[in-house]
Amino acid sequence: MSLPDQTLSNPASVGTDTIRPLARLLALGRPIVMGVLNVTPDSFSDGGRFLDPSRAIEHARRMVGEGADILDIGAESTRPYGDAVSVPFEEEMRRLDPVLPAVAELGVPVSIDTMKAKVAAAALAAGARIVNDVWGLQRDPAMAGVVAEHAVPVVIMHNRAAADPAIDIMADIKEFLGRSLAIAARSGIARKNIVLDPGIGFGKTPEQSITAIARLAELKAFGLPLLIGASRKRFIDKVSPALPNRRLGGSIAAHVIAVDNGAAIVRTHDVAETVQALKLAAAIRSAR
Ligand code: HH2
Repeated sequence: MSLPDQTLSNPASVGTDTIRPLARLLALGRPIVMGVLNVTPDSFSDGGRFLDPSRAIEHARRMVGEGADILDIGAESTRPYGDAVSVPFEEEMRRLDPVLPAVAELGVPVSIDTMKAKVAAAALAAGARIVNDVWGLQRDPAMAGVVAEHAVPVVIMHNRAAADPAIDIMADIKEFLGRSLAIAARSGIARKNIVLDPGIGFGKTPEQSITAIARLAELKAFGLPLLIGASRKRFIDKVSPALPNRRLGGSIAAHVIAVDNGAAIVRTHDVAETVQALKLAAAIRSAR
């Protein structure tokens, strides 16, 4: 894990097996649940809770038991509200090193939530099988190459440096994702390995986050699976004031509606409750 460049130059680490986890999950014909594992001191809703490696691994195991299909591990807060501390590569790796290999053994694919190509490469070498880039391949110029070389699935998320209430957010999301897809194509990333995400709460006003969920179906035009991460986010507080750890009801409402609007994957801190809500929604839908 400490030698990411070795992986990049080692074609033996690139197997077709790495491509399968996403396709297999999507073929299940039900919404896929991605459980969040933040090994950070400052994540907006659970910062500091899982910095201790044994607690992080225990939490990961619990999420798998509760029905998580994917575990998304992040070692740098992506908090979109302008106050997240930027973390150097070495520190991100210091947080991931004692946790990722063990989490990768839990029987579900692990995605690495990072904006840094070097961290993505090192995490793939340590057992991660999916890359989750909250800047949609547009921040680190080496990111698309790492994803292409390892032939792994990638989540391409919309983001903006700052929210602008004056813009048409759906047009902005489509333009951004279009640019990301062009980068992906140029870099040799297979389309079947791409998941798109409108980036709830990232560079958006609360109203724009709600619009992105309400109009999610428009993104189906890209013909790619869609992911929504609404869990505990601030837009919920704007509608129904509550601290991050008291936003479960809002998170579930947002995720159920997102699935109705075409989301294939939901990213959540609260796996058991989300799995239950999605199962109920499916049972009710099928009884219509
Ligand atoms: N949201 C967060 C982080 N990563 N990745 C994707 N694809 N989509 C999201 O909506 C998304 C994401 C923010 O949530 P969290 O990880 O809990 O917070 P922090 O970034 O502060 O660690």
